[in-house]
Amino acid sequence: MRKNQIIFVLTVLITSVGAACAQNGREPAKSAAPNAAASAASSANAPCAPLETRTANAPDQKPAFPGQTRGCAVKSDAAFDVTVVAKGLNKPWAVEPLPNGDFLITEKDGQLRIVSAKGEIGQPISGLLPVNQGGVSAVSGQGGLPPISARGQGGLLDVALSPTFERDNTIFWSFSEQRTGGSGTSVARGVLSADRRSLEQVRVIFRALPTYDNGLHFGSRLAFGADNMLYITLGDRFDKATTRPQAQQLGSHLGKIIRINADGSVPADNPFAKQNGALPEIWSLGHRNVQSAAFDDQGRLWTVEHGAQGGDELNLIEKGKNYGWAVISYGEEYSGESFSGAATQKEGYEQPVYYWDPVIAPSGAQYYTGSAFPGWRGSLFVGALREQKLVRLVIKDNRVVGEEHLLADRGQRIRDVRQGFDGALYVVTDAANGELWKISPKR
Ligand SMILES: [Ca+2]
Repeated sequence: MRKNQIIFVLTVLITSVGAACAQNGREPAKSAAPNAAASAASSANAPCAPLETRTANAPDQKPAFPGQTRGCAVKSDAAFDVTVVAKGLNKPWAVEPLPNGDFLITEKDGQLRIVSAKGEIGQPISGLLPVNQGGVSAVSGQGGLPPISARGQGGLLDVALSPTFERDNTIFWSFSEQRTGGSGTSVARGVLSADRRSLEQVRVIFRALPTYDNGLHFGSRLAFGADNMLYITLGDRFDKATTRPQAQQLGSHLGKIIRINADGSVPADNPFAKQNGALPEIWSLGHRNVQSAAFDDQGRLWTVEHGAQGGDELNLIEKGKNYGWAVISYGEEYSGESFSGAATQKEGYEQPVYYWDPVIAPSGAQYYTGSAFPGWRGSLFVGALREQKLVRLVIKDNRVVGEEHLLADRGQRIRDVRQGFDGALYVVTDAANGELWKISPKR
């Protein structure tokens, strides 16, 4: 231990300022015994070169604990190839690998497609809810269900496989639903037909309330936990005076993470299931706009949410907890004003595990467990829209101990990232001529 610490100090002294920090390009595999260098990197005063060196939007704010922002730059020892699997996707929002090597892809304007492992882009799958604005025209009028509203940030959003997909061919998708008086995030489920060209038995299993009339902050990612529950991340619908305060109100779904059974029913052990005036689907509260969600290998849910100017944050989600928005937050309003009260910490409100100021604009997340890149096991990958890169966070003992930015040379907004059944990572880019990329070990 002591010897390692000496080696660590020497390493830091020898390493130039711009070089990777204490881990020096090596990372402990998830299963490896903790080593002193990695521990030191996460400790309070370990010297390192942070990846982020630009001026913060809110430079006077102080992190609640060391390493909560501007983490140590680390460098992958993983050599990889990036293959463009498909081009010409129209604003793809989600990629979901299928067990046979193909992919389900959502396009924001309302198409759900299968892209084959070879990159052939299939026709839109029919039987999806009809689309109200833009995108493909209505499909089948599924029992009079309201259409998808492809307005602003809304449209066809995430897609997820049933935990028992190989038996039941069931999929789940989230979308902004056109409703009387506006729109709202909803989740539907359906069964992929044997020829995979259509969906059957389609029904909406969750509707975020209240309905609101704008095109902003719908969330939403879908993730199944080891408990076979469906977790749905939502947004606050943006408006400062009307919807933002609802992130703190248990009578509203806005700004919440939701937990339901796969049939839409409410689990009896949800934290507010028996509380008067509370919506029983709520799992956690105080979120701004969550478009990244991933379970780790211990079954814990990590989410990344969009902050305003300088307040994107990584959270480890626990039952019934309050993640602060908009009572506490890092960053500031888009106008440059402080948030009301301007607090970054308060008793009873959870601190983010990590935050970015300036922001990355996060969308999509994957906790890596594959064998293709042993050095990446235990890393959380996050797509960055504004920053146009793939962010890798090295997580140890519930703290971020390293940050790396990948694919920055490509200059594309990353909308989603998922691990394939082959252990490769798959990424979709947010563009009218969007692409699906495969990240695999260098050949
Ligand atoms: Ca927060």
